[in-house]
Amino acid sequence: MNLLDWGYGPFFHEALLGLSNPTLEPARVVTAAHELFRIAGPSGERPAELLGRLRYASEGPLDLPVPGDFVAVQPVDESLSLIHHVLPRRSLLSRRASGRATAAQPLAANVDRALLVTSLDTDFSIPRLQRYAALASVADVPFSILLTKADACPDVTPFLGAVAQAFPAAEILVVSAPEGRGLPEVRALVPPGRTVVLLGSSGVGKSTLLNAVAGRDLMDVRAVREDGTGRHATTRRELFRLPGLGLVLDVPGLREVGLTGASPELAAIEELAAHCRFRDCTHGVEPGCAVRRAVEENRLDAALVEHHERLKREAEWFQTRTSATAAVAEKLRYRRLMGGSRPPKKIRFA
Ligand SMILES: Nc1nc2c(ncn2[C@@H]2O[C@H](COP(=O)(O)OP(=O)(O)O)[C@@H](O)[C@H]2O)c(=O)[nH]1
Ligand SMILES: [Mg+2]
Ligand SMILES: [Zn+2]
Repeated sequence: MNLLDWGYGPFFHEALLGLSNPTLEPARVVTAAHELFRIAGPSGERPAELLGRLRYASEGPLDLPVPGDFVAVQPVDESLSLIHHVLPRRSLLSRRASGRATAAQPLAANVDRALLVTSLDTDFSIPRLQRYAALASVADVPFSILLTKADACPDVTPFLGAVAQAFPAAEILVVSAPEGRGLPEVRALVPPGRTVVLLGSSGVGKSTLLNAVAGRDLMDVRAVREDGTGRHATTRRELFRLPGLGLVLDVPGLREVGLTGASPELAAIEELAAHCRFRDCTHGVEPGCAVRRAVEENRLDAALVEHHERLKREAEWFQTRTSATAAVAEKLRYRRLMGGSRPPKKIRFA
């Protein structure tokens, strides 16, 4: 396998040579889930683990490999490589942490362009696009906007107008997977050797678009690994190589941007939840729940999961209560009830 097809180049090669260790070879991280990584390198794809736990504990979470990272690895055998170093990144996208005291959570590395995706149906959301645009801008990554499911939208014009007004300088593509609309334009954004990341909530059609652009079902390539100890969760592929084109990172779990990152433990649950069979899994009785499986295998504290679910419910409730519309509605309701008078400064109880 040619690593150039995976986006490798002089920038990373120089960093590798700088390590002065001829036993190390470069590879790219295609999946990262806790301590299990999957890498693509000169000797093919294989699982990889970090050289040592102490090392990563002392270096801090920002130095943990994320999908898209180039790493210097030592191949052990067919089934394992050891990650010695994370090579310097050309870019790093991080999820904004919601708590002020917590660090940003890295999502994807070495991305050349972000494709911000929203669909032309009830999931259409300009605020969400703005959140993704902020995420890309902070990382100095240029972005384009993809409006998906054009075939399901009777009139694209008002949507296009609203997006163009919110992002006057951005390139905006209207696409439809079943009709093939916009696919050549999307392909042009992913030339060989380049890496794009898809940022969009679950259900907007990212996977479908990816398959349509590739002209075949890439999602079948999903990596499922088990090792003898049963310690590893099922991992989901995140970096895809488009035949004849470049690379696409499909980052799972972006639905909760802004809510995650309350703590590393809670963020870990979010990551695990991305592997649940159902995307609105409450980690209760649903089949194929990756979170519950982690609890059963003693990799995750049950109380922490309960705490996380409670936080999530609270955040959802809080969001509804504090949205501008809700506030106005609340005020109007009060006025109506009180016959037009203003709310009292103090409420006295009899
Ligand atoms: N009508 C229409 N439906 C689409 C299109 N793209 C995706 N979908 C549907 O939207 C749903 C979610 O698609 P998926 O690719 O899994 O979204 P993802 O979660 O963003 O990866 C599926 O039922 C798709 O069949 C499209 O271009 N047109
Ligand atoms: Mg998907
Ligand atoms: Zn679950």
